[in-house]
Amino acid sequence: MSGLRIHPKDMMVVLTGAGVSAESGISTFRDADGLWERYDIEEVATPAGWHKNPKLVWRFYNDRLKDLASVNPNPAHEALAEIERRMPEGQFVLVTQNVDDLHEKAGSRNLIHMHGELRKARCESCSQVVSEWDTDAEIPSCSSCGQRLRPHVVWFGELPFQLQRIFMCLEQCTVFLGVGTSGFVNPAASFVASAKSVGARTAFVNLEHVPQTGFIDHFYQGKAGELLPGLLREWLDA
Ligand code: BV8
Ligand code: ZN
Repeated sequence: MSGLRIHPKDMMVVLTGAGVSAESGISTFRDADGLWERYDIEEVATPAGWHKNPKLVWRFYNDRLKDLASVNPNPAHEALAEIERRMPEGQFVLVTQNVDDLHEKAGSRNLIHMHGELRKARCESCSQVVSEWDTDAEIPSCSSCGQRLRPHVVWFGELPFQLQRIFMCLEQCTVFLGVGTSGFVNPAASFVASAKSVGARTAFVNLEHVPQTGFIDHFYQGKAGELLPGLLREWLDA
């Protein structure tokens, strides 16, 4: 069966998850040594956990933020930035579930952080979003109104960011690529089915099989950092 081909007329939507950052040394959520093995989701990634123990939640996020200083994009991030450069303006969007900044560091531009960003915090009261805060404070406070800052990430049970824009892109999409995501977390897990429903060609690059197999035309099993640089040439140079 021939593989995916990407043409300049295509409108490409890419969805990435924790697996795209794994080779940069950032823990995924569900792999053996994953984040959720060491922390209880309920305690650190839900509004209830935040209200119960905000100091624990800030320790969880500040630890991950500190890790960011010592990791770099891997060839998977770089290949995705290269595909974007090779597509006409406005015909490529990268939706990431990741809260790290490795796609930006690799040069991705048209990027949507649907689950927020480690490098941002938001005031619970005036909703101001900041990129600088006192990371030594147990619970940092807003410089504008003095109330508590929370991590600017989407917890379970909260609405992901920019869903309207994402669904608009999915309606126009002719090629959908999923990279490094287990396909368990909704609504991201439903994006490939949405793309398929409008006739898009779909592909996944992932270490393990994912539940959405029925919507995937081309499945490339393996490490994204090893596979994507070669696949880029196969997909675009046809
Ligand atoms: C919502 C930010 C509705 C924080 C994250 C009951 C109550 C409430 C909600 C629900 C419920 N039941 C279901 C839900 C919906 C829920 C959900 O889906 N839960 C799941 C667990 C069942 N979803 C939500 O709550 C979402 N919101 O539904 O809102 C709503 C509607 C109206 C109004 C208000 C609300 C919000 C979900 C977002 C949660 N926040 N992150 C943080 O990061 O700390 S989710 C977090 O987990 C990540 O962001 C990511 O999205 C997810 C992990 O998924 P992956 O990225 O796929 O990572 P994972 O480890 O799972 O997989 C990695 C994959 O990579 C693996 O397949 C592996 O094989 C592969 N891999 C590994 N290495 C490599 C590789 N592949 C290639 N190369 C490699 N080298
Ligand atoms: Zn404020």
